[in-house]
Amino acid sequence: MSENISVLGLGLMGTALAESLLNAGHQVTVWNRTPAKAEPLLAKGAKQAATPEEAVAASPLVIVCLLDYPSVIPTLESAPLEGRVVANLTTGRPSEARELAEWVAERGGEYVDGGIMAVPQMIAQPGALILYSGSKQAFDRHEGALAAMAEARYTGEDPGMAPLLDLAMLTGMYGQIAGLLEAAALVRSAGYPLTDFVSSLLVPWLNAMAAQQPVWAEKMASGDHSTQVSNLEINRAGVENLVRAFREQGVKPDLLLPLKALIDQRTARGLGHEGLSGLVEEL
Ligand code: FVH
Repeated sequence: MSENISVLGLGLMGTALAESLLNAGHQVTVWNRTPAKAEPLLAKGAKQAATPEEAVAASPLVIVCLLDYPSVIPTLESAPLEGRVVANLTTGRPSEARELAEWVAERGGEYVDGGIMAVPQMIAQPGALILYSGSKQAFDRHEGALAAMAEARYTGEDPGMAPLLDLAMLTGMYGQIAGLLEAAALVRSAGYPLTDFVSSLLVPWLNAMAAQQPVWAEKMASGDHSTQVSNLEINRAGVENLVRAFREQGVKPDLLLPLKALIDQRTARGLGHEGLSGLVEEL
């Protein structure tokens, strides 16, 4: 069913979101601080609002995708939010989402926060995901429209939940990148072909290891850190060996050192018989 939807913010991501809504047959009104960025969307059937107030007045669903949260409230300051659903897809912290949800509610609007797990090129393509939290009623009312942009997954009434999960997903990604950087530096130091190492050795290995993560999650959720695989004592010796090998190769093990410190801390408590999942308790 076609809906009236306004999109505020036409950066790379906002433009991709607005385009996906137009392609799905919705009536899209757009606003951007720099108006010229709306031109490609106007050619595809979008209407341009001269002000954020005009954009908010045009549609029951208002999608906001600006640079950061500090730019959101000034943008919506004078807008008529009564009866509107604000779906804010700007990346931010859980505390910012909760504060903004209250601010919108005080003005008679409903608030849904979104964490975009995609780059602009992925929008409306298989694999694109947006995590939502906040008003369930508002999410349910507009789920069909939201699903035109990416798979829409609702994660809870706390508006801070989607940004928290977004940050958790990014944390997993940065951990993986840290591992890749250290591994690449080590392999490069020995003159082995790096592209071959990554595609034929590292990626299949990481995929096999990633398949074990749901088992780890069960252990961390239950607090039972017993292991039938390798305990912390074995890992302590393993990481110590790794760090020494890096130094012998003339490579800095800097990204591994915080993990080593955590393992040392946990084993020093006499918990070396546990598995690596026990390290979550140290955090
Ligand atoms: N691009 C990506 O890959 C990531 C994927 C994950 C989610 N992020 C988040 O999406 C938000 C927007 O990101 P973006 O890629 O669209 O960013 P830009 O292309 O830099 O566009 C920024 C828009 O924000 C407007 N803007 C900036 N400051 C203000 C302000 N003070 N008042 C009003 N609008 C403002 C800017 O306007 P203009 O410069 O064109 O006039 C753009 O519309 C972001 O949270 C990512 O973390 C994207």
